Amino acid sequence: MTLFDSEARAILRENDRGGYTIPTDGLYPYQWNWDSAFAAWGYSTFDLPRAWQELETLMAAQWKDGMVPHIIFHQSDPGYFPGPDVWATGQTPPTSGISQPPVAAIIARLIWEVDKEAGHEHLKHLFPRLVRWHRWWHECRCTAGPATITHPWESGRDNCPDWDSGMAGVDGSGVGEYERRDTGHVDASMRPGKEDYDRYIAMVQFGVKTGWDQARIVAEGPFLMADPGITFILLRAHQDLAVIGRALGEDVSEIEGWSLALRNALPLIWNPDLQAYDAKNLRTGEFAGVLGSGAFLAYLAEAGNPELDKQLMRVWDAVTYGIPSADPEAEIFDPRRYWRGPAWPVINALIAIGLRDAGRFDLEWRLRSETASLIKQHGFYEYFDPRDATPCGGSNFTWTAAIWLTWAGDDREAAEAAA
Ligand code: 9WN
Repeated sequence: MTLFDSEARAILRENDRGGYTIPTDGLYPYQWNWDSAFAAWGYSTFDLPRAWQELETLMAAQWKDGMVPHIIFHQSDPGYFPGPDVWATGQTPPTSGISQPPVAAIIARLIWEVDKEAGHEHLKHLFPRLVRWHRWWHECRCTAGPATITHPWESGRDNCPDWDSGMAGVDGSGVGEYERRDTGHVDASMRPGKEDYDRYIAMVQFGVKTGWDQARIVAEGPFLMADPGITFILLRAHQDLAVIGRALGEDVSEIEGWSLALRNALPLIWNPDLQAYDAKNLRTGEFAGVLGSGAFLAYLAEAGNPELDKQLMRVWDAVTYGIPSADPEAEIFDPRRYWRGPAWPVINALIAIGLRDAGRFDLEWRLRSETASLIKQHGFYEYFDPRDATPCGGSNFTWTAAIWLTWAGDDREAAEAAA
């Protein structure tokens, strides 16, 4: 075990709040949906029972309609805005009113593969809950074909240029006074602007007004965009859930149906002008017209193609470290601002799973060594400037530690040399 491995483990332990793990102390003091799934993957390298517990705590917050919320506010913390009182969802424990990328089934499968016998009972417990969540995605968010989001925060890639066109249609002028907390923890130049926050809060206030009626939010809400990132994650997650179901002896035909419907919808998010998958504003019918890292999650769902390969190599070769979250050759590129340019180790890890599964080991190795280099130079930060490795956002970050333990820290060369 290397020093980095022990440090990564220590970060998970320090961010453990008893059954759930916060992303980082201060900036994000609650349980976040996809962060928690990545934490579980990290624990699976040294504490399997704790890995399963993390997924179980997450799924225990599932709503009656099947949605698994993006934040679970186990205990109140004034250091984060917007907190449970702003979301006002009436859930116990309090939660937000939107979801987040459904990586849990992908990660449940990975953890189960570490020890299938030990994982069997846990999977039996989780499977029906994951099926209900995936059904929620199919019925509440995939009505137009691809997966859609009702708030940029639902995408997990919150401040991406992908959402600019949808954000432009949101009126944030009447949200009233509020005090942001994020800029008290992190340099404001690395976070979204005030106008963005006004709009984020306006969308939350709309949800509250409908009593979090998801059908009304989709039909009448201020923001609705097709998200390539979630589409590919959900597609891969459907496939992995079907694998889990078959192993449990369950009938998986419904899951296979969702998977097929989603794959058939992929042409709807292919933008021929961009020569890439693209987000689409479903309120106007227009493509976002910008290349973001969500497009490259196609590799995770075996949906890559030669045109996308060209785009991948163009944006990747334009920087030094990992895959940038926005196109470095586009005007909107902002290399240190949250999701508008930085490289995110966690997104690199998801893309790498797809590259590895497709046997593209040279690309997977490059992505892994560049990601490892970011962490080795500066530690377990939330994101990094892809040109010069400047660390950005929160430090001692759970999902960065988790992907170090599960992927980035794998020293393939040493293993090959020792063999
Ligand atoms: C809002 C916790 C979360 C991640 C998201 C990331 C950021 C929250 C915020 O932090 O979002 O959900 O307040 O900025 O964008 O992907 O899950 O790490």
